Amino acid sequence: MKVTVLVGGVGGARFLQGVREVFGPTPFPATGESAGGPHEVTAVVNVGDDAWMHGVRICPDLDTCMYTLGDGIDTERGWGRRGETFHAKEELAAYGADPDWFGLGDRDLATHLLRTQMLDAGYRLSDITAALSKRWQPGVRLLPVTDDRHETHVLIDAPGGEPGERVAIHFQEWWVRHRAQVPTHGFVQVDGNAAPAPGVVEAINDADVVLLAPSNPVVSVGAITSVPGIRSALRNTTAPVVGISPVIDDRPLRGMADECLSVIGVDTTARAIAEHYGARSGNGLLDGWLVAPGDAAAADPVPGIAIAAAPLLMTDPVATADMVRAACALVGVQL
Ligand code: GDP
Ligand code: FO1
Ligand code: CA
Repeated sequence: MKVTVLVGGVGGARFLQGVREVFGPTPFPATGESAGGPHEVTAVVNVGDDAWMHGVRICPDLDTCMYTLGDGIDTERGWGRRGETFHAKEELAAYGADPDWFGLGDRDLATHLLRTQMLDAGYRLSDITAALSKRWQPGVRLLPVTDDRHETHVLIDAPGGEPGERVAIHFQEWWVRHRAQVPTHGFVQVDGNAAPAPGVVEAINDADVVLLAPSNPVVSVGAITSVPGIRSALRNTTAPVVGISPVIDDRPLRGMADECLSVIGVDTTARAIAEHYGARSGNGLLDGWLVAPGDAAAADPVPGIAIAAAPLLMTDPVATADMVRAACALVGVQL
C-alpha cells in the first residue's frame, strides 16, 4: 500500500512515528534493492519555516521529522538535537551577530553546514534530505514539498510606523522572537513560483490513502498546499484524503496554532478547521476528518466530510498507530 502524509514539524513527526508503526519502515534513501516491506510511506514536508541564518540553511520541519524518526530529537523541546549545547550561538551573540534570538544548537549546526555545502554545490533540497537521511534512517520517505524557496512571511504592524503601516517579517522571527504576540494581519509565501519537488505530485496521485497529519493547519499544512500544483493533486487523486484534528477540547496540543488560526479568521475548533480545509466533494481537500471523542464536530458534521472520533493524543507511537488505523477505517481503507 502507498501512504502519503502531509506534515509539518513536531505534530507531523510524531504522527509519522505512528504511521511507521502501522506500515513498517520504508527504506530511505532507497537502497535499490527490494529491502522494504509491502508498504511505502511518503511524507510531504513543509518548508515554509525554512530560513537562512548566519550563512546556513535551516529547515526546521524536515529536521524535526528526520531527528524524531531517527531517534535524535530532543523530546522535551520537540525540535533540535538531544544533548544539545549552544556554544556557537553564544559566541555569535558575543560578536553582536543577528539574529541572537534563534536557538542554533552546536549539534544541529552540523546538519545545517552540510546542507548548505550541498546547496552551494548545486544539489536540490530533496536530494540533500535523502543524503542526510542516510545517517538517520527515518524509515519514511521524506520529501520537501518543494526544492524552491517558499518561506512563510507574516504581515505585522510596522514597529514605530504610521497607523495602518505594515511590514512582512520571516515566520521564524514572528514565531520565535515575538512568540506570535504582535498584531498580525496575514501570512504570505515569499515566492509564488515554487514547483513541487520531484516525486511529490506522483506520491499524491499514486497513493492508496493520503493523510493530513494533525499539523498546524495554517503554517504547516497551509504552507504545503500553497505550493502551486499541490491543491489540485489532492483534489484529483483517486485516493481518499483524511485529516486528523490538531485541536482537542478546542485547544491546540502545543505550539501556537490558535494564534495562526485567529489571524486567518478560523476558530480553534475541530469543526472550523474541517470547514477551512473543506470537502473534496465541494472545493476543498477532505473526504474524512478524525476528531477527539466528545468533540462537537461529531454531532454537527461538515457536509461532504465523513467524521469519526478516536483518542487523538500522540503519547507514543503505539497510541498514534491506533489514530492512523482509525483514520484509514473512516475512509474505507482496509489495512
Ligand atoms: P510544528 O511545525 O513544529 O509547529 O508542528 P506541526 O505543524 O507538525 O504540528 C503542530 C500541531 O500539532 C499543533 O497545532 C498541535 O495542536 C498538534 N499536536 C501536537 N501534539 C498533538 C497530539 O498529541 N495530538 C494531536 N491531535 N495534535 C497534536
Ligand atoms: N523554536 C523555538 O521556539 N525557539 C528556537 O530557538 C528554535 C530553534 C530551532 C532551531 C532549529 C530547528 O530545526 C527548529 C528550531 N525551533 C525553535 C523550532 C522552529 O522555530 C519551528 O519552525 C517552530 O517550532 C514552528 O514549527
Ligand atoms: Ca513548522
